[in-house]
Amino acid sequence: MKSGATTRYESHKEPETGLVVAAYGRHVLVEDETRDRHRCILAKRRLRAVCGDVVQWSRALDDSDGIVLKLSPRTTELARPSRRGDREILAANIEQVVVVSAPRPDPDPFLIDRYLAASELMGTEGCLVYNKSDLDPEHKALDLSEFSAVGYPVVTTSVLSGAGLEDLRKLLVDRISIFVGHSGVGKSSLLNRLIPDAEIETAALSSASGEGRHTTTASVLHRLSIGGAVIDSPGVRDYAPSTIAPRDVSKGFREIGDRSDACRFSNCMHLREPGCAVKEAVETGEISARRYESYRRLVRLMEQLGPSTT
Ligand SMILES: Nc1nc2c(ncn2[C@@H]2O[C@H](COP(=O)(O)OP(=O)(O)OP(=O)(O)O)[C@@H](O)[C@H]2O)c(=O)[nH]1
Ligand SMILES: [Mg+2]
Ligand SMILES: [Zn+2]
Repeated sequence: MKSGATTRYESHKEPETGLVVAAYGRHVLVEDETRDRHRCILAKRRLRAVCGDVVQWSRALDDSDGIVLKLSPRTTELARPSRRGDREILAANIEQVVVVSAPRPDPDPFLIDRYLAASELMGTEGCLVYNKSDLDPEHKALDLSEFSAVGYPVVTTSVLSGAGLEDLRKLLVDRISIFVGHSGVGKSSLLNRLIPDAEIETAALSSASGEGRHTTTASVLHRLSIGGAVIDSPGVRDYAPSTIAPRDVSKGFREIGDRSDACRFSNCMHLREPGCAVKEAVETGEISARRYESYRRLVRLMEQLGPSTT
């Protein structure tokens, strides 16, 4: 195990364990065990490190870049289908997906569902933050009860007034979370409030559309002084979990997955089958018709994307 790596890189010290806090192609920023951060380069072309990866790395004997030698197995991977049809991994070893939404830009409940579904499929916690509540004090632009009704924690915040930030802190303590959502909802602004010295770049306050110049371009992991860490990720226009069998989509919607056992057919897809307990629950209003529509859309998308290539 004492690898050839140390002999191959004579200008470097013994390998140690580190955490990737940012990845820019072949260059990564690695945090050592005392939480200092070091610029490193990936040793091999085939290594693909993402934010949150645990790695074996060696620091240089002088002040040049360290070398990442090896990735440790990941406990979770947040991924999406790539344009080439395979899986693009966005972050690793996450314990909680925090979907951030706001009255502006227009909230999209279907996008929230898809992130929550990805979180269910990874086996991590999921929750919803409705930011910019100062712009929508009565929370009219998004039906938050659809998410709280199925057990997701929902926190409403305002970076402007400071409302809800204490609740958000409680949700983030002692675990690794990722902030995801549309561009301009205030992910970076929230982090700046939580970590005042971090100097995280955010869109200018004056930007009316919310898509200002300082839009986040790469995921970066930030430590919280209360314990835990948050990965700030670039905003998206759209998101879907990486390809899964259409049959597994129900595992991403907990109220649907929970009810599947009561369907007449054990392989019920909850689409047109008779004796479907899920459709019955939609009819009685026990399951939100909109969440069910979201499920159907995701099944259709997964049918179009075809089988996973991984
Ligand atoms: N009114 C109001 N504006 C906010 C609030 N939070 C953030 N903003 C503004 O929203 C805009 C976008 O904020 P960012 O923090 O850059 O948004 P982001 O989600 O990080 O965006 P990306 O990095 O592009 O994904 C900025 O102009 C912020 O000042 C809030 O609670 N209330
Ligand atoms: Mg940002
Ligand atoms: Zn069914």
